[in-house]
Amino acid sequence: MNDHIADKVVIITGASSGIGEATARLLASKGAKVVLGARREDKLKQAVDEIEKNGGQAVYQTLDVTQQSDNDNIVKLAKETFGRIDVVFLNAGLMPNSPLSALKTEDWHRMVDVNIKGVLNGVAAVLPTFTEQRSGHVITTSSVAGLKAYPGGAVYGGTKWFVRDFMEVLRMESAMEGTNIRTATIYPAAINTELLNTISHNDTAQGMGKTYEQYGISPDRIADVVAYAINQPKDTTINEFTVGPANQPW
Ligand code: NJP
Repeated sequence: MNDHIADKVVIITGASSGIGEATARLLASKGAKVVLGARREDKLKQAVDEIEKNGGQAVYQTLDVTQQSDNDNIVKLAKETFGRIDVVFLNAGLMPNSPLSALKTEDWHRMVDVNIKGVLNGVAAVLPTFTEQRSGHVITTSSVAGLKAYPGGAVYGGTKWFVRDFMEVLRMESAMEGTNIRTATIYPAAINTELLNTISHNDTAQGMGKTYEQYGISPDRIADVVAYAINQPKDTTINEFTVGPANQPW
């Protein structure tokens, strides 16, 4: 039963690969109207073409989540194309892990800009619409790194820890204000996507590559969870999901 997914208008950031792309395809196959955003236009166009070929409804817009105006524009596109917005899946992110002693300060700041400020910009863009509608669903991709610290992941984990805190307060405040904005935060473990390509520290890239070879699972598993969260009746929020391989020892 997908009663609560069909016809919903869903904005997805980071939709050009990995988790975001898999989620766009799955939701479109269940009748949602999806709005894809990321920086790589060729990949977005390809995903939208395939969704349409399979009978789904989708549009895309190039988007850099660090730019507030890009976030505002994708909200505008969703409303102009489909008339409303029901869900925003703030999923864009990067994970250039490294030991702090390597002083990869550019990577640190890029993670703050994309993983933290990108979420802030996305919420700022959509909140007035959700408040006015008195309904909406904000879904974010945090990480198991937002729940457990590990060497090499100080800044990445910090950005994902932020997402957890932010989403919990968003949920509480919208309940207090009676705006019916639901939230769901996903905490993936090792998912086989393009994420490891963002690591610029060679030893870290090699080590994480081995971990993912052993434990990585498909981004389709995260898409399933996003669909599950959206497919709840209006009065129900399912807040936090940890999703990983069955054989993970951590
Ligand atoms: O990785 P990948 P995932 N503006 O690299 C986009 C979290 N996570 O699917 O802009 C807009 O295939 C980028 O698009 P492009 C992770 O932290 C993952 O795994 O065209 N978009 C691409 O579509 C992240 O938050 C794992 O380069 C920007 C997407 O982000 C989320 O899952 C584990 C952007 C990244 O897709 C999706 O990542 C975990 C920008 N400035 C959490 N910068 C895992 N894979 O194991 C990047 O715990 N993007």
